[in-house]
Amino acid sequence: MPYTLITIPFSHFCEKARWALDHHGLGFEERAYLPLLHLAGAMPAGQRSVPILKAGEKTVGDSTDILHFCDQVGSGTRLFPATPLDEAQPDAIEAWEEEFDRRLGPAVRLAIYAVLLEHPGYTRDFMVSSGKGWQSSVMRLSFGAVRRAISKSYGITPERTQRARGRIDDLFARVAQTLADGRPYLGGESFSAADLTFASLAGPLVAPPEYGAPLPPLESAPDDLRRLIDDFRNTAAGDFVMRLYADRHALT
Ligand SMILES: N[C@@H](CCC(=O)N[C@@H](CS)C(=O)NCC(=O)O)C(=O)O
Repeated sequence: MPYTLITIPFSHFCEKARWALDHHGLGFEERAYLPLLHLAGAMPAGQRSVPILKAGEKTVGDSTDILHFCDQVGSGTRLFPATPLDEAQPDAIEAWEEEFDRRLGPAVRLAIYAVLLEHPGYTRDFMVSSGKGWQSSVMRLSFGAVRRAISKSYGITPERTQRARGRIDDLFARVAQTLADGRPYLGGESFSAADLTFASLAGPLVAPPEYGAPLPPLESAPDDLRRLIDDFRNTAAGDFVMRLYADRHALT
């Protein structure tokens, strides 16, 4: 395989990179790490966060840069169209993508972890089952420390969680309002980086069955996690995420 993608498998920013590679028909090997253990994969590439794409000598270390890279070398339709989809708003795709990255991604991560970390047994089992070999054993033994580190590094507090929920509600409402004129995609008639980024970064909150890595299992989920996901599934923007995922393979 010419490409290697270093990931935390369930991470939504990694999902975004995975989807872009699939969209462009670029075969890749995924090297997946559990949270914190991902530093073993990221630091040799001079980074602390994932996704990281290795393409021969080249390292691309940010999901947006990975989308642009895939647009340059891949065979799918461009995620950032060369000519604007909408003459009236030439930068609309870039603006949506940037806003989802900056505001939606971190807010979704905080909202999900805030619930997961309240259920250490369930979350430990999920993380252990998401890791391979030595990583599962290390996670089983050190989950308590990982849980504290996640809480501290993402600054999970009740106030910040509430603010994150407000921000997600606001973005979901704006997406729904944009689609209310009947357009199939955020930019109009064609699938773009805006749709891919929204669907990936909202993915863990809507939990589509086609998500590219196992998410916390809903069958055994604690009530508050189930409720959180039901709340977002029951929105117009949640429906949109489900539709994009159902069409994911047709769109690639
Ligand atoms: N802006 C980056 C954000 C990536 C990001 O936040 N990755 C998270 C996983 S969702 C991560 O690696 N967190 C671990 C850390 O920062 O130490 C991108 O778009 O790639």
